Formats: sequence, C-alpha cells, structure tokens
Amino acid sequence: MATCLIALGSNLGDRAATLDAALDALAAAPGVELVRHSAWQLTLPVGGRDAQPEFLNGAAVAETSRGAADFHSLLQQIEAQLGRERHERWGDRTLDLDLLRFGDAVIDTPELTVPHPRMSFRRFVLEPAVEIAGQMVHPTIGWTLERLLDHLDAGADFVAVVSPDATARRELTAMLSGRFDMTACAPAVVNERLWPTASTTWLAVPTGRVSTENPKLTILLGLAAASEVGRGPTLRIAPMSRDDAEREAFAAIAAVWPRLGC
Ligand code: A4P
Ligand code: MG
Repeated sequence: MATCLIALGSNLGDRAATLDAALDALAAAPGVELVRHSAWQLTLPVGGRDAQPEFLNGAAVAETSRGAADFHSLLQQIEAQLGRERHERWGDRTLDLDLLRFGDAVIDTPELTVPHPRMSFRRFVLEPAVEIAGQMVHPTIGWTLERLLDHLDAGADFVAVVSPDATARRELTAMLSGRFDMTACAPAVVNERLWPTASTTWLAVPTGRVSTENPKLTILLGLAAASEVGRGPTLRIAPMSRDDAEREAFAAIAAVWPRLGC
C-alpha cells in the first residue's frame, strides 16, 4: 500500500460540487481508500491568462494498492468524467487532480513527475496539504510540508538563481529584475554547498524585509543532477525555450509573492 497526497483544484462550474464528486469517485475506486481531506479554500489564480476566475483548492490523502502510473490514470479518468477539457496549459478547468506524492517514490517519466514539480512553492497547494498532512516529508527536499509553508512566510525575500551557465543565468535574472523590480544582492550568510557563489545570482524582492536566512525560492536552471535536499521551496527549470523558462519563473514568483502583481 502506498500513501498518496493529491491536490484538487477547480475554477469552472460548481467548483465545490465538482471537488466533492471527485472525492466520492476516489473513495469508490477499487484499490483506493480515501483517508482524509482538507476544507476547500478560495485562491487567486497563478500562472494562467489574466482575469481567470478564482480557484477552489484542496488536498486529500489516500491509501492505494495500485501502482503510481495506474493511480495517475485513475485521477485522469476522474477528471474526464467530471468534465475536464484540456485546451491550454494552466487554463481554466472544471477539475485538476495532481499527484503530489506517492509514498516516497521519486518518478520522472514523460507522463508523470512525482513529487509534483511545483508543489514546494505554491501556497494554494501547501495550505490545504498542511491542514491534513503537515508532517509528511517532501521526498526530494527532505523538509516537512509544514516547514515548506512556514518558509514561505519566514524565509528571506530573496530568489537564488543557480546555474553553471552564466549566460542563461544573466538572461533570466535580467528579465526578472526588470519585470518585478528586483535588485541584485549578496546575502551576508550563504550555505556554499547549496548556493555556490560561482554559480548563483541573488535577487532581492522589493518587500522591504531585510534578512540573512535562506532564500524563499531557489530556481535551478538546467541542473538536472543537482540535489534539492535542504534547499526549501525549489523550482527546477529543465532546458527549454527562453520564453517557457521565463513563464515558469514568473508563475513561481507569483505563487510565492502574490502581491508582486504578475
Ligand atoms: N503530469 C506530470 N506529473 C504529474 C503529476 N504529478 N500529477 C502531467 C498530475 N499530472 C502530472 O497536466 C499536464 C500534464 O502533466 C499531464 O499530461 C500529466 O500527465 P494537465 O492537468 O493536463 O494540465 P495543467 O494542469 O494545465 O498543467 P500543469 O503543468 O500540471 O499545471 P499545474 O501545475 O497543475 O497548475 N492557481 C490556483 N490558485 N489554483 C490552482 O489549482 N492550478 C494550476 C495548474 C495553475 N494555477 C493555479 C492552479
Ligand atoms: Mg494538472
């Protein structure tokens, strides 16, 4: 049996009824036992087109005897049954079921990435997840979900962009500085192992807070082999087009600092 953590989201139609129906479908599926679920929370959309309707988000813990790929297919079947249509990435949806964690498994196939690659820095994922599974450990970062969420409040208002490719790093940080009014900075205390000076650019987010703790967000750029252990909230950007990389970074920053207005 594997213990799974699932994120639920909806921003079209009768959102609460859809999320309730998704739980019923999960509970009724063979080989699945629904253990608990969070309350539904209203959240502001992150990453999609402008003027998207608000989301209702939640989380659920389930035990399953199914394998990870099979369980993910089940989530997709439930999405389809409840009217999900896929038009654009991060578009409006009646139902999104993301597999956040599947036991301690670390999975990276074209269809399925677990732990979910954007779960460590999204409040709309972590808040309901912490309500029901705060002590669950993020398998690649090694922090509990509660610690990840606390860090989004208490961490330093810095972004650390890490890449051995100085050009890619410069391009991304120049774009982020321009878009969000961030400024280059040099924290007083740095963990050299996690954020090596030679390959890290630091940006301070204009919130007025001064701090020397770990950054609220680390962006790993094209560093497929770098470990995430101990870094806290992390966005890993695989080699991709510059536009896509910028879009990923924008959406992550909007999730961590919603008031920066993107
Ligand atoms: N996929 C890979 N790994 C997983 C996983 N662990 N769980 C694949 C679920 N799916 C996974 O997903 C795109 C592809 O990801 C699928 O082929 C699947 O096999 P999708 O559901 O078709 O499309 P999507 O959800 O638009 O894309 P994506 O990248 O999964 O988006 P996210 O990260 O789920 O973000 N703002 C608020 N406030 N609340 C939200 O719930 N959700 C999103 C979607 C954006 N902004 C939001 C919310
Ligand atoms: Mg999804």
